[in-house]
Amino acid sequence: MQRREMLGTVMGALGAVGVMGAGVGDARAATQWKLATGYKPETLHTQNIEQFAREVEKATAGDLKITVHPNNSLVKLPEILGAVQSGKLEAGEMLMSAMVKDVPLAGADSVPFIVSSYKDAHRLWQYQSPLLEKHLIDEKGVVPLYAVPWPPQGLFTVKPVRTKADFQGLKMRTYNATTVRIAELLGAQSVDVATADIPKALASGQIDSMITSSLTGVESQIWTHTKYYYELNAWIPKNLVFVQKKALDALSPATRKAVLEAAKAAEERGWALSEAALRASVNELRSHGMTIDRISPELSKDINRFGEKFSREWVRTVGNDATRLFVPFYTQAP
Ligand code: PCA
Repeated sequence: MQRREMLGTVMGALGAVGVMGAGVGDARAATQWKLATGYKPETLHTQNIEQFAREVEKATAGDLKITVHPNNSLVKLPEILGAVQSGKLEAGEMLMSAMVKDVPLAGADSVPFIVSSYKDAHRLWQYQSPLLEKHLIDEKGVVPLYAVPWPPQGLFTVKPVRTKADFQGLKMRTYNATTVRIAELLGAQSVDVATADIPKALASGQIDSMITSSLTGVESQIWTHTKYYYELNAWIPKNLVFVQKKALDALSPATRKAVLEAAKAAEERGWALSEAALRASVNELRSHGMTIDRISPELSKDINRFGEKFSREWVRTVGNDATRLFVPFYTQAP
């Protein structure tokens, strides 16, 4: 063994048995976490995670370094929860409603027409969060760290739509169970496309309509292909950042505290960023010549009806948890 390696081994061993004081913590190997997300590096959520990672590194004086792997590069979005559960990586971010197969309650924020403002979305999260945390910890060994919403969901189309009949033959991009079901009920063909692939899918004619946020519209430079945006305010979906419980428990109490504090700050920052992005992105769509409109009363009636149908189906699948969540949400409304 080389002298240097030997020295490293001895220092490591001393650190492990607590012989070395905190002041010489530099010698102890820093913990490294990998964090995978399905979204692009420049997306609001990914930028916020990067800041979270920097704050953790700073607050722990480098004791914990979190490396962010964006854009499905390490693990694809639908598989991130499973990968964190199995310990393939320590942490991840997923659209919460993309976890419904594992945790049905995670889809609560994508039930249509329950919330249409950030204030209500935040209130829903207050009730959803403890229930979701219990499921994730007990069933997956995964601890939620924080959640940040996308702006409210609206409808992009290449041509104006006034009635359900206008959706016949449209190819509607979908990203979760709600969007698939709405496409089905409208009579459009649903096409599953990852967020980062939207521009390609539009350019190739694979899709010609979708329900998403104004922000995702801007990030996809949607005006190149579609001209109409209808502000449905249909739901406010969130991304959840989470960590394997084993990895979190393995940290020193001080480092763990730093992670949880940075997570709390990231959640607050993220909600404010999202709300600011809503205003900025609708303006940007308009500045690129897009028509921003409300849907026709006729279509609105249909979409509301489909929303109600979806809600009933959702409540049936989720069972008691739906009651635990929505009874306080409605009865304790201010
Ligand atoms: N953007 C993401 C999820 C919701 C949103 O606004 C997407 O369209 O995939």
